[in-house]
Amino acid sequence: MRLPLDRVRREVAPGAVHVPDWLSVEQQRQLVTACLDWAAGPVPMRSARLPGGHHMSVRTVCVGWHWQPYRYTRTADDAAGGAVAAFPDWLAWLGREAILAAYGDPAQAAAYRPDTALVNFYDDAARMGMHQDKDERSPEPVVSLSIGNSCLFRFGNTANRSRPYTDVELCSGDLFVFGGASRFAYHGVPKTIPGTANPAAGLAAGGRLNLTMRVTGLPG
Ligand SMILES: O=C(O)CCC(=O)C(=O)O
Repeated sequence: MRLPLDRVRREVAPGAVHVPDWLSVEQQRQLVTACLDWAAGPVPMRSARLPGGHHMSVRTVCVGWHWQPYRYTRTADDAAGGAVAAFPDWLAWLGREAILAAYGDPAQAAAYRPDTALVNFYDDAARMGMHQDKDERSPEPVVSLSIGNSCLFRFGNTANRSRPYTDVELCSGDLFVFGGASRFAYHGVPKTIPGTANPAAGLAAGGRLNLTMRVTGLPG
């Protein structure tokens, strides 16, 4: 059960900060509209194929750079080959605000220059296994925004996929930032919690949407 006391800013691990209810409902609606727009093409939302041949259960569309395991490209070679949508200035601004909210350091926030966003859509059966975000060539933090159904977010250690880890419930509007000593920590989503979304947040079809901003460190 989620107690109101849990819904306060918390450093889950060094450099990993959960800020509940960070996005307003209006901001969530605007983000959902933007994500639907990106998902409409020219690069469609798709389930990325893992090297073993399986497809991820989440569906993803990218902005700025197209991600597929384990690389970034400017065109979506595994999804119709289209050019990836440009990374908008307003999203980079939101990323800087997120860094400020998480770490409280204006200089660090001002220097943050995300150039890719992965938008993941979870239906009620989707989940994400424990993994590291390590296809970027930059140690800059990852900014994660959640909209729609709540989920169980598992935030682990940098050595392996198992314990120690901390389970955090991410709800619609929550911010989670991981950088510094936690930038390459394993993390995953064992389950979402159907029926927990706020309909006013704009995800009319249900499910959960997660947007992560990252700095690829790639040229151009
Ligand atoms: O959905 C989430 O909260 C996590 C997403 C994630 O781990 C990723 O995109 O690498």
